[in-house]
Amino acid sequence: MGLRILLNGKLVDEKDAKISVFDHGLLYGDGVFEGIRAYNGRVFRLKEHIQRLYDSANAIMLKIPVSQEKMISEILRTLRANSLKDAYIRVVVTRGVGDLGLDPVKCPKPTYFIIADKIILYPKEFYEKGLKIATVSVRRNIPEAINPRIKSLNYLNNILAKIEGRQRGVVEALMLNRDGYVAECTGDNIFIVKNEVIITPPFSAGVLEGITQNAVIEIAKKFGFKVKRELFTRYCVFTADECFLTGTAAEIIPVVEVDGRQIGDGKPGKITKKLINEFRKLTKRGGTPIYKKLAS
Ligand code: PXG
Repeated sequence: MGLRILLNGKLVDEKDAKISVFDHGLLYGDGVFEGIRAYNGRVFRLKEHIQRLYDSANAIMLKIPVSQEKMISEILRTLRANSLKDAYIRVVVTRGVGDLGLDPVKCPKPTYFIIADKIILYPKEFYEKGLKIATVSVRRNIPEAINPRIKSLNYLNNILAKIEGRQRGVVEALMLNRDGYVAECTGDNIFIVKNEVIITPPFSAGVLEGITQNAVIEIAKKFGFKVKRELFTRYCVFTADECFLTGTAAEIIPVVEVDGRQIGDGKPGKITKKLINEFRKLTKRGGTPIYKKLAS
């Protein structure tokens, strides 16, 4: 038996978890999603992820057919059905089945599904030695088109950047915005550290508001670091003391080289390492318990 998938309110075996070829999520990338982690029986920042999912849906005028509370209980139900304690959870809501035209009015019933699977961690080496990344020519979407704050099923922009990065021999690509300022990577937010000040681009740069990014900002402030959301250029990255990426799958990954330029001393920075440590502690505390015996 394969994974148990929650599809439109019912748990089904993965071989039966099928969607119509007329679903506009597939035909047009018309839908929204979330990627969430569970650590040791607790779901990390579940409410924040669900809020972002509903905000994304609202922004594309998609009414999710269940309440936020119900969606949370459906996620926990899916995790339990697969006996998972550590997991990567994908929640997807699409416009649903319509005709071959673009018009969402022809799609009366949104489709939603939840996949909870074992997490495939990135190689340890990424965290110990740091990543080499490269800036690509593909620019991040402008906020006046599909706003990057919407976590939509339309990821082609980032996929093109990923392909270009791969061609250059790096696993993650840095994307600039229309004006040439640093935006984010294809699936991660970016931070730089200069003179002990931690800087990440503002929403106006055209970036996803990362849940990990927000958690890192909280931790950094708690430890007394100055944190700024401010526009910066590639030059600022090249001359930074430290650089790191944040995302649900990656957590916090040090960056040691950008476009052939060594960052700092070419090793993961000390502030980055401290944040990684504290972030790992944070994932082990709090969070929404999956199983009742953890509730106290
Ligand atoms: N920016 C973008 C464009 C993202 O897609 C993040 C930042 C980080 O956000 P969170 O909330 O996770 O801290 C993301 C998240 C993958 C993958 O396989 C990553 C994401 C989505 C889908 C797949 O690396 N993104």
